[in-house]
Amino acid sequence: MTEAFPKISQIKYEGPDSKNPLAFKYYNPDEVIEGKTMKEHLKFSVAFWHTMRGTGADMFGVGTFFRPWEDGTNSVQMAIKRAKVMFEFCSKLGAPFYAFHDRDVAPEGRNLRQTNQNLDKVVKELKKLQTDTGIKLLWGTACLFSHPRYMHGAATSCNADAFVYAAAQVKKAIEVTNELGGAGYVFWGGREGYQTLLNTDMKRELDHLAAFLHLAVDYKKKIGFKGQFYIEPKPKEPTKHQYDSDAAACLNFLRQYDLIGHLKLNIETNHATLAGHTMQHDLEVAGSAGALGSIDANTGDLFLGWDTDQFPTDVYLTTMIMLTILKYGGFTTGGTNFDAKVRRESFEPVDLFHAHIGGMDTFARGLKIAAEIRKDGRLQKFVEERYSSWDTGIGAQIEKGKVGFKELEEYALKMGEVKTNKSGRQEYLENLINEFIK
Ligand code: XLS
Ligand code: NI
Ligand code: NI
Repeated sequence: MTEAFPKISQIKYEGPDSKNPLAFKYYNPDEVIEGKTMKEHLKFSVAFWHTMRGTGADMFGVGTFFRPWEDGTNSVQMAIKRAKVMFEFCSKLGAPFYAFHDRDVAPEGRNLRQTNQNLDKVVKELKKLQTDTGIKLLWGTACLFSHPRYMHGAATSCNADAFVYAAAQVKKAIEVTNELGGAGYVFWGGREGYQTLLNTDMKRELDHLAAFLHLAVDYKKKIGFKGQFYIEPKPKEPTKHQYDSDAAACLNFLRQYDLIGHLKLNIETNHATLAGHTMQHDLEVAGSAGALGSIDANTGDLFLGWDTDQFPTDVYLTTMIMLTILKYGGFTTGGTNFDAKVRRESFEPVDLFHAHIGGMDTFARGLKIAAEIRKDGRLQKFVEERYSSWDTGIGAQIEKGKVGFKELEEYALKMGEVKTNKSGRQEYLENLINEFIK
């Protein structure tokens, strides 16, 4: 096969002074930061759905993207060719991972059996491509939202047959993810939510969603899949209200249904902001619960109310993200998956490179700056100092659970008024961060 990107060679690190648009200015894969290489820290992944299947179509018009390798069919043959293009892209970019939905990589057939056969044919090719290039699967997932059979949702559908079909589909998707040595498997609640409560039995739908996930957990054990399961929160779109609305809602659901410990979270920036949170808020919620798994790296447009899935270019944002990720010990099974797409007007293949290079450089800068802030130590010291009243005396006794209301009342009566509070120094801290953003 001739190359899909013949004019583009391996993207290299050239340093911050380089003016070459097809080079990294900050992402230097072998550079060591806090004892690990950038490559190991960031674990970049390319999303098959956006990068290979995005067409640039929107609600007002058909696709605009020029993809010379596409033959206009949705055949298995085309799927195999496309897989090769994907691996050429990831290799030239130097992305060590990729992620996919079952239906991104292989077309549906006339029935489930044929669909599975199609998938098997493409997975065979993907396995070969992984071996040839060393590129690995960060996570796999199932598309349970595009086909009309899932109009009411999949695990939360009012139609039991849709639940059954989805279960069979997820069973197969977990199997192929396992076959490809995937480090994880994502459950994003495609249409698991509702448009109106007038026709919705919420309790029953949530029970079904939990039952579905328990079946998946059981099956994972049964086949010995060692990858990590994740839930990906999102508050709305396509439904008015998605059940997995944000990190806190997901954790509550997992706890309520005895699933905690079986699933971690895959946090996406644009989903957090749609939920009215910052990305670092949702990361912190996940991290403090020991459930920070992986991230879908993108950014939204805060003027628009939908999932615009843009490539991250804001160094302040990536600094905050990396501060939180480093704080919780970095990725283990997870990584930085670019769940992001080029704009409809950026229709040339080279735009895919510009987009990913920009995202990778922005994260590399965020990582470097976050590491410097941590090394400097003033920020961390400030926070520790702010809570120092809990380290000794009555604070420490409360934390250890040694005192009750009665003892606290006695203490308060003796103590008199609360000692003068110290300033939160938000503005000082904001200035401190800006010292490092160069
Ligand atoms: C959609 C989600 C989706 C998941 C994978 O908004 O981000 O792309 O990441 O199903
Ligand atoms: Ni996502
Ligand atoms: Ni999204």
